[in-house]
Amino acid sequence: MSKTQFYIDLENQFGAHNYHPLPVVLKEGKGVVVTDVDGKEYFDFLSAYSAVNQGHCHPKIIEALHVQSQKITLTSRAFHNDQLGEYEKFITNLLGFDRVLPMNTGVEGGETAIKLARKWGYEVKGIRSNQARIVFAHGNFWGRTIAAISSSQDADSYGNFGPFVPGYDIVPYNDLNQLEAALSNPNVAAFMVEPIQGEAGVIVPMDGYLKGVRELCDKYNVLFIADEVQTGLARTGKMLCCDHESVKPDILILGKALGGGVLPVSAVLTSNEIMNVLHPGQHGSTFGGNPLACAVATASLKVLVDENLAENANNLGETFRAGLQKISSPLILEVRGKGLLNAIDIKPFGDNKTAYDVCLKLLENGLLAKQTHTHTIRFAPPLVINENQLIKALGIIENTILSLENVK
Ligand code: IF1
Repeated sequence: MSKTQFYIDLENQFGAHNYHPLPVVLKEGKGVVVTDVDGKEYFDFLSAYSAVNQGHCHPKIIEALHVQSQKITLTSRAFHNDQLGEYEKFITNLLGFDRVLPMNTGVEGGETAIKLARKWGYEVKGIRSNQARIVFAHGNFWGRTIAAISSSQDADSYGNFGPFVPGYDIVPYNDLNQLEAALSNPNVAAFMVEPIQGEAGVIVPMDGYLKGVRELCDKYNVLFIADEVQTGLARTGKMLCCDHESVKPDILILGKALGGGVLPVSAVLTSNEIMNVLHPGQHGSTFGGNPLACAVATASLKVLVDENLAENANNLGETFRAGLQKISSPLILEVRGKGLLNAIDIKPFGDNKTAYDVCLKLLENGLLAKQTHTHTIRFAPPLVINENQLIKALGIIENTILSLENVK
């Protein structure tokens, strides 16, 4: 039996089958390259769904993890610690918000944002008790909790997990007219939206959409919650995806790469007026704001800034999309994305082979990517990728696609 099969069999026998991973077992990662148990190297073009923007095991992030791990790692918020305040000052100054509420996973960030919005709705906007509504865009994905799947249109996400959280309205993504109709309801507290929809398949809205969202939220006194868990932290070629339109949300949710690929760290950033609706005992988390996470998150943010990763993502993203568009193959139906968050749609080929089959071939050829919704392949390498690596990866993608054209 191969080493790969040995590890896969263990997961099959003892683990939940809530994923269908590609048949590869990774054991090491450095920068853009990961290595499997047989020593084969791959370009990682998923980055753990954009949680490894700084590259695998970035030395400065690992150093911060190591140093703090020798001091103190968890105090709970029952007591202060010497890392939290410095981190809160650093991240709020860096991103231009008054206050931050530290959490752990992206979905906890979303839940926190919704609780803040509802409470603001009652205590500031004056919505009648228990009448607050949150608007979401069709195709949204913000996690796996009951509150998160309650806004989902994907049966895999919500099937047989009901009953669902009430008080949600759904509008088409990228449609300002339908959004205005929904926000005109005086019971609406917030509109929560991804500036680019990740799980939906890297859906990039029209230029001006985010500006339009901002204007409509101002017009109807509704909070604009930007879910930048996947699009934030330099992924799309700006520090925040909202920066492409110079738009500032009322509440910003960050996650994934805030933990530098080593710890789950999320954060909700907002104004004094909104954050001050929360009083002691009204929200919390055992691990939220722990000193280890604060040290790692600070290092993770500094790497993004010091290594100009947003600029790199912007420049190499253009090179990448141009390279994909040059591949002349009937299999590629569309190329789209921003910065280093990109995707292609694959035309079914052979005997109903789909994007998954392309990913299997890419794996064989040394590049890891994952399909989403059957026909789309998302390409999201660590933002530390250099031009040589990107060109090599494009070569693998082109050779793979061309080799599949005649597959029966
Ligand atoms: C899975 C998807 C991506 C997110 C946005 C919040 C969260 C996510 C925009 C929640 C998480 C992850 C979850 C993971 C796979 C991955 C994913 F395919 F599921 F949808 F990236 F596109 N907002 N996305 O993308 O963050 O609680 O997971 O830390 O559940 O399979 P989390």
